[in-house]
Formats: sequence, C-alpha cells, structure tokens
Amino acid sequence: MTPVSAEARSRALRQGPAKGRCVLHWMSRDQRVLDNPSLELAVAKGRELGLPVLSCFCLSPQFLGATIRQYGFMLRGLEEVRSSLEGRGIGFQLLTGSPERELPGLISDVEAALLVTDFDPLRLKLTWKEAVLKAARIPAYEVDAHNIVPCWQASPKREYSAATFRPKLRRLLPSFLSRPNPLPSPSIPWRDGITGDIQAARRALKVDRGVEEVSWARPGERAALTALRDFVARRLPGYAEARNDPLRDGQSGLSPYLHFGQLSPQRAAWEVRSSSAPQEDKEAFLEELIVRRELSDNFCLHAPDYDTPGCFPEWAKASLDQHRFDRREHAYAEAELEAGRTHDPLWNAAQREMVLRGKMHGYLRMYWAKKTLEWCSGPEEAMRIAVRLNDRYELDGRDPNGYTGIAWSIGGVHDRAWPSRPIFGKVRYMSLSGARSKFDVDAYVRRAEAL
Ligand code: FAD
Ligand code: FO1
Repeated sequence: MTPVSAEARSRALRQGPAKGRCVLHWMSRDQRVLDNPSLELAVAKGRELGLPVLSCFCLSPQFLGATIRQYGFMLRGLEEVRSSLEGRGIGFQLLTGSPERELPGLISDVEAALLVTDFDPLRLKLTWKEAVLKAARIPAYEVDAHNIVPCWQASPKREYSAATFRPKLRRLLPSFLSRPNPLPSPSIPWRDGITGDIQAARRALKVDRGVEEVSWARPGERAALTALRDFVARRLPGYAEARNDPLRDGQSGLSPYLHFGQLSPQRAAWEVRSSSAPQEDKEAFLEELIVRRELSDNFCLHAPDYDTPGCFPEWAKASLDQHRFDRREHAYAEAELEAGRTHDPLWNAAQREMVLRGKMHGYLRMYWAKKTLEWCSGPEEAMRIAVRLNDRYELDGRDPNGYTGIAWSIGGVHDRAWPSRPIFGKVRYMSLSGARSKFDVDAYVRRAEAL
C-alpha cells in the first residue's frame, strides 16, 4: 500500500503567495504529534518554504459545557504534545481566550506565511475558522486528520443511513487506509522558545470543578497507543459478541482518545486490520470505528442543526409530532434525571455510571437517550437534556458521535421507521425487558450502585 500524503487529506481554504517568517499549525481537534497529517502538512510546507514551524493550541475557556473532567484530561495530553514538539524542533504556543481574537493576533506577531489547521464539522469550530480566515489574509489549508477518508471526499452531501454511506467509504478506503506516515523533521528548527504555561492555564480556568476527573483512562498520546495495543492484543478477539454486554469489558474504551485526537483513527484501523484477531471481530470493530464514526462527521457537517429535532428525518418529525401529546406514564424534571431518580433502576444505574465515571456503555447510551424522549415533554426537551448531560459528564462528549447518537436515539437519524407506538411514533423503541433479554440487568445495577 503506497503511503498517503498529508496533501491528499487536505484542502486549500485560501490560496496565495506565502510570505512570512514561519508556518503556523493551529492544532484543535487532533491533539497529537504522531500520526497527525495536519502537523505533517505544516512541516512539509515549512520544508518547501525553508521556514520554521510553530504549532499552537487556543484554550477556549467555555467549550460546549466542558468541566474540569474534560479540560483536565485534555490539558495533560497537551503537556505531552508540547514536550514532544520541543524535541523535534517544532515550536508550541498555548493561547487562552477566543480563537477568533487570539489566532489573528498570533498570526501577525509571528508573521506567519501560511496557516495549516485540522478539520472539525462542529458549528462552533466552523465559526472559529471562518472568523480567523476573515481576519488574517494568509494562505490556509485544512487537513482532515480525524477521518480515514476525508469527510468532504467520502460524500458531498448528507447521507441518510450507514447503508448509503458504507459503499462510498468502501470504494475510497483502499486509497486512504494506509500505514500512518512518520513525521518528517523541519528543515529549519524553531528557535523562539516555547510559550504558554499549561499548568497556569489549568488553574486559571473558570470551569465547573464539581465534575471530577476520571482515573480509568490515562491521558496523552502515549497512553492512547498503549490502550489501543492492549485492546488489540486482549479484547479485539471476541469483540463482535462481547461489545453489546455492559457487564463485559467488551468495548475498546478508546473514545476519549479518539475524541481529543490523542489517537489517530488511521493508526487504530491500521493496527486492528493488521492484527491476527478473527476476521469477524476486526470487521465489527472497523464498522464502528470507520463507518459509524465517519458517518457522524458527515451528519454534523451537513446537518448544522444536529443538536435539535430540526435534523430529524421528515418521517420521524411527522410521527413524533402526531404523538407529542400522548399520555406519559412517567414524567421527570431535568433535575430528577440528572440525579438518576426515576422508577427505572437500569436507567438510574447508567446515569450514575456516567456521572461518576464519565463513561457509559454503548448499548446503554441508546437506552438512556430513548428514555428521555419517553419521560420528557417532547423531543425538543429530550434532545436538550440528553445533549447537556452527555456533554457535561461524558469524557468523550461534545463530539459529532454524541450529537449523532442522540439524534439517532430520539429522532431516528440514520435509522428506519418502525411500527408506530405511543410517544415514539415510528422511532425505534427500547424497553427494559429488551435489555433484560440481552444481559444481566440486575448485576449491572448492583455494580453501578457499588461505584
Ligand atoms: P467501541 O465499541 O470500542 O468503538 C470504537 C470506536 O468506534 C468508538 O470510540 C467510536 O469512535 C466509534 N463508535 C463506536 N460506536 C459508535 C457509534 N454508535 N456512533 C459513532 N461512532 C461509534 N461516542 C462518542 O465518542 N462521544 C459521545 O459523546 C457519544 N455519545 C453517544 C450518545 C448516544 C445516545 C449514543 C447512542 C451513542 C453515543 N456515542 C458517543 C457513540 C458510541 O456509543 C461511543 O462512541 C462508544 O460507546 C465509545 O466506547 P468505545 O470507544 O469503547 O467503543
Ligand atoms: N478545542 C480547542 O481548539 N480549544 C479548546 O479549548 C477546546 C476545549 C475542549 C474541551 C472539551 C472538549 O471535549 C473538547 C474541547 N476542544 C477544544 C475541541 C475538541 O478538541 C474537538 O475538536 C471537538 O470537541 C470534537 O470535534
């Protein structure tokens, strides 16, 4: 398989002559040094222009409801990024504040000749990028370092299901699923020192410190690689069957590393595919890692209202509307849901696990979100509460996978219509008895109560 250049994963946001004293890399979604095509392109441009490379990260103090749980994990990962860049002669600068203001200031301070940044379909990120490009008139490139097939190449439009998206990805995967490239060294090392005290920035953060940091995942790209290799060696075999049982440690646990970009999906896919695990387990994992995950980016990029019922397919909107005023046997206020005080022991246990550990098993996430529709006043309130709780407590929250997973659960996005029923209409229903047929619910509840 011939290596795939970073260029092939990039698109020009603005062309033009590059004149200045350095190439500036704006790291945001993909917070890693190795296997990072956006950093790779910045170094390649620096070698072409004979300029040093500076990488920067802009710490935005309020990011989509994130608490110290997520900021703490992210900042520890950035400490590792900083020291590993220093060792490679690439500069690192930590900015704090809003990127719309801070980036243009840095671009002029360092007289950047050209800007390279990573791709992110979230609305807030698109707003940041637009503002920076408007303020700084230098050539700029965007690299999709998060999808194996660059999002804009996989499909030019919103895909309605995995079934329509999978063949498009399959066709392009052979040209993009390659071994990740080594990072070339810059031709001119960065000599103006490293700025930005990450520890001081962490102390200065005015974020909710009531949601504790997690202990089950060590942050940073070295820990991410260890977690990947441990999963591939010990738990990929049997994944296809074990992944749906919340009582077995069957999922990979890689989502925080993928969310913060501390692990390259290309690296994960490459090592899974080259492993000696059974074919059905490899396929089951790659279906989630590539098809489901990259479908989420397609959805958020092409449905900017991804966190409201506006993004639901028409059949689901009409059907949910028709059943909007159906009688609810149970109804809960947001505070009762957040406190996990409902009549449903399984839901309460899943909520408790998420609040205390910052993670919830994939099967339970579907059940958890669907019940908010059943117990809230309508899809709008259900979406708002599910998004707020998911983004506040989940370590992997504030991610296209989350907005898509919640829209799938509450509004049938990427799903089909089911026989109509009260409240849900034609949106797929999930029941406690259904869960009991899949795993030992009482054992899961006991385990969560012991947390
Ligand atoms: P594994 O089963 O080991 O899968 C490996 C990777 O594949 C995951 O890390 C993820 O990147 C991807 N993946 C797996 N399942 C899905 C899926 N259904 N959709 C998209 N990608 C998937 N994922 C998040 O990263 N952040 C979230 O905030 C989030 N919120 C969700 C909310 C709801 C209501 C639902 C139904 C799903 C949500 N998911 C979210 C998707 C999925 O549940 C998690 O990615 C997965 O459980 C993470 O655990 P893992 O890494 O061990 O998964
Ligand atoms: N990206 C940034 O560029 N700056 C930030 O300050 C920042 C904070 C942050 C906090 C929690 C979190 O889950 C993500 C955060 N991100 C930040 C964005 C993240 O890197 C991803 O780009 C998106 O959340 C997913 O696409």
